[in-house]
Amino acid sequence: MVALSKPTIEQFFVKTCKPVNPLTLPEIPIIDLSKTDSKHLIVNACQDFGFFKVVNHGIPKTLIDKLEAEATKFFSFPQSVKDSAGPPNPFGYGNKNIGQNGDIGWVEYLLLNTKPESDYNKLVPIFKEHSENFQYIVDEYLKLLKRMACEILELMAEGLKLESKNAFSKMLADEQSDSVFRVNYYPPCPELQEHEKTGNLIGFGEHTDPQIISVLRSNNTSGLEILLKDGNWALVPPDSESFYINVGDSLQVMTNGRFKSIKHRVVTNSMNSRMSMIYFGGPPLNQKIAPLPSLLEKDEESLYNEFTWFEYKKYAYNVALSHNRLTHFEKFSSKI
Ligand code: GA4
Repeated sequence: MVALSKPTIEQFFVKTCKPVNPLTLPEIPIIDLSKTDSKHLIVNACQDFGFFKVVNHGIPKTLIDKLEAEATKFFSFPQSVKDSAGPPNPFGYGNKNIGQNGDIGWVEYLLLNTKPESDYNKLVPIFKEHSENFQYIVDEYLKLLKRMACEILELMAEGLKLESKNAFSKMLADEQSDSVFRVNYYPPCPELQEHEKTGNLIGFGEHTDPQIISVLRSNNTSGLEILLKDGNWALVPPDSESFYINVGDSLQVMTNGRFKSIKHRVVTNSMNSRMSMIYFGGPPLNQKIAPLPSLLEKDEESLYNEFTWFEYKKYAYNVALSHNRLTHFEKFSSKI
């Protein structure tokens, strides 16, 4: 555990930001969930990028708006009220500190357990006092998001011609699924204008997501960037009507590296606040994570040593956010 002192604004600047040439940017794949032929497009998107956008997803806008309104209300509470819901241990309210290893970002957040029976009111007593509806809305939203994530994982399994279309989705559907819900609020930073030439302010540093699948929805403020194969960071255009999906480390392993767990980050560069809500679909803690045998071609070797989700998490929570965690589990690499 690293001792945390109050960070200065300079610490939030990204200094090694390669400029993105918008002319060379590839199109982010768009998957229309109302169409039946999306499974091949999804597989291609996961292989080429590990990232795609989902439209016609059927999640009611009214529910999304209600959740965003509740979250906005929470983040506008006085600091002392928000602090009474933190620091995350592992769930609760966090401010600028990310994880336990000294990572910082220009962000406030709420990290919540997704188990329907988990009582946010007990965890975060101030919700009861300030927002009767919060738990109900979060539960409703997560029920639908989990269903959508399972649907997408089933399309992936079909596109990969796996025998069982539930091969991936069953881990999220499992009662013991270790999934997480995160609401990130990136407040505007008025000082940023003075520093504009210095670089970008980092909201959430570069990292891959450890779980199987992440489902992100944001308001219309930009900030999310993905790392392209050529080493450039590409800005993801914000779209509050759609969801963005990214492949997590566990899915990369289960597909023996065919699907890519994409590096991403959030930079704060405007006077507008950004709000994102992310569902991280994870397996049960005792789930073995290894390439699916049916996905290995003849003579293809597994790139990874087998591990459980619990072992992976334990390792992940003890290294820095930007650390390439999968290297530790690779068969043929020198471990860092
Ligand atoms: C990244 C994805 C999710 O936001 C998260 C993060 C978690 C945390 O904020 O506590 C981690 C990070 C995330 C990966 C490495 C570890 C754990 C912070 C950190 C430094 C909730 C998750 O599951 O992994």
